[in-house]
Amino acid sequence: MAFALLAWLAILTRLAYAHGGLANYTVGNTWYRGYDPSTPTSDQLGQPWMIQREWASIDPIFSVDDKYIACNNPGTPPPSYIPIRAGDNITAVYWYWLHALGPMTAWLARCETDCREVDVNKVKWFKIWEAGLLEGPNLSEGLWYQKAFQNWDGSPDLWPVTIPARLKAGLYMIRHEILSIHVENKPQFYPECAHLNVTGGGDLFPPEEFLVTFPGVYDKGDPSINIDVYAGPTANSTNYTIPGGPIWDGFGVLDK
Ligand SMILES: [Cu+2]
Repeated sequence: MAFALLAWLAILTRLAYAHGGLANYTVGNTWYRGYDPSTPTSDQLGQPWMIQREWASIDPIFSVDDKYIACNNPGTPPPSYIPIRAGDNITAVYWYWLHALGPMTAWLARCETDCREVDVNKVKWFKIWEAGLLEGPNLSEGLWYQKAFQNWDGSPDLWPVTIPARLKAGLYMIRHEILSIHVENKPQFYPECAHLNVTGGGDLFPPEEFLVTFPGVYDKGDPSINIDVYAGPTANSTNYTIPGGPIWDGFGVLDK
């Protein structure tokens, strides 16, 4: 009994300090190993298989103005790309995820020639996926996708995102972001980025109004970012606008 309790406390303590990050990716049955901030950089970024951008740590980024908000580090780019067809899913793999409140988003940015040459803080990103509150009763007690995403059985947390089917082929970066809002007026951003080589017969690219920068797109005064989900003006409602503007899904653009 005492041993079990101690073991559980040890797990809770580890998780409480651990935060988290995006560890691997899958496309179909193929696994792509990501960067591990707890392993020496020299063993990873020179490796021909590396597809994820170096990231700094599993700790959150607190400021919308932090340059790390793009990719959790403007650091060293990887040499390789994950191949994927437009219209297919890429799944982000987390070994576990602890937090439960706040939205999750996925973004792409086009690299004109080589993603290694791109400044992640200057390139134009567009949102392709988002999920927020799935059901009530309110923002603090409701079920968010971020909570539904958690597995506590030892298997990884999996987050599938579809590349827009009509997206123009080329080299892109993909950016996954978890925004956790469980601490009052202290948002936590957890972004990571990887390189994609998108193939397929698509001919579309989002218009200017979908293109944003990190930092830039978020406003620290945004009531969805600087938020108290326990006592704020929307605490007892299910109203929540996922920050960062609309999703571009590659459909309907030609009709505008
Ligand atoms: Cu955390």
